[in-house]
Parts: sequence; C-alpha cells; structure tokens
Amino acid sequence: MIRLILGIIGIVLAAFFGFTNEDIGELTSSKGFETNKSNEVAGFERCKVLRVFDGDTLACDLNNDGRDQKPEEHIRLLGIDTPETRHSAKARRRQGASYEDAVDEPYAKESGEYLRSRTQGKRVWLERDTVTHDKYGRSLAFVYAEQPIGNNQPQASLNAQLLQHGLAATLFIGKNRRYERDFEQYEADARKQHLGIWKP
Ligand SMILES: [Ca+2]
Repeated sequence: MIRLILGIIGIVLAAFFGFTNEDIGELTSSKGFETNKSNEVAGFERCKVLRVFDGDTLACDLNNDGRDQKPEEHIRLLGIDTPETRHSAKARRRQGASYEDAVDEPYAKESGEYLRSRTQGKRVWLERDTVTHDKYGRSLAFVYAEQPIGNNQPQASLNAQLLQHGLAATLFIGKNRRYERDFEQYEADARKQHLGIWKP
C-alpha cells in the first residue's frame, strides 16, 4: 500500500516537473525570439533575402510584406563588381552575343553561389552610403550576414568577403566611397594570391 502511494506521488511529481520543464522551455524559446526581434543595430536596416540574382545583386524584403518590389528592394552590393551571368545584358554586350549564345563569365556561378549560400532566406543587415539608390532605382548597400558590431567593420560585409575570395573586383561609383581603401587592399591581397578571377 505504501509502495502504491509512493508510486502515485512519483507519477504526480514527474507530471508536475514535466510541465515545469515545458514551461521553462517555452520561456527560453520566447526569450530567444525576443532577442532575435530586438537585434537591430543603429545605422543598419534589416530585411529578409528573397532571391539572389548574382554575386552582387539580391532581392531583400525591406517593407516586410513577403514580396519582392522592383526596383527599390533589389539591392546592388556597394564597392564591388562580380562576373556577369549569361542572363545579363552586360555579358551579352561584352561578348557581342545574342541571348541564346551568351555564356557565363568565369566565376559568375561561383560568386552567385557564394552570396546565395550565405544569404538566401535569411535576415541580413544593410548599411547605406551617401547615395542610397542607383540610376535604376535599386538600393545600394553593404550587406552583412552576421549582426554588425557597428560601423567601420568593412571586413565583416559580404561585399568584402567576395573581394577576399577573388569573386569580385572593386567598383566605386560617384560619392559612395566608404571603405574604398579597405576594399582595394582586399582586392590586392586576392590578386597576389591568384584567387578566383585573378587566376593567371
Ligand atoms: Ca517587399
């Protein structure tokens, strides 16, 4: 009889602690969610990457409606130029080819894959420079896959990492000159190591 009573007490206690653990689990996950929601960084915008077109262009949901609005939600990465895929008009112009005959420039696929593997479907951070849009109305930005510590961490941007892997060349246009010296150094280092597009 005593054993039965102890058994029942055991079951009751187990059920009680079971629920308590679940409550703690819920508290932990909701707290985790709160942290994710509040990790905004001053001077940076957050958005979810919906599509990656190539190494230097992606679509990011700035107004958070789940749709990709042209042209302002098409983000052109600042300070870099990546090889063109055969789909781009630039590639066709350079090759003097028709749409059917154009081919990917060397490392076009690798550079697009690099950006895609780090951003597709993820929420990223955008940092703007002086001029926020190009002549096509696209947004211009440095893109960060990890939460930035603050400004002046150019090496943390995907723009910089593409340069460091030899998957992009520097391209600075007009007044947007932030991180120009750093980026030129990343490009020079990749060239020296004959990485990617700098392979002889
Ligand atoms: Ca949108």
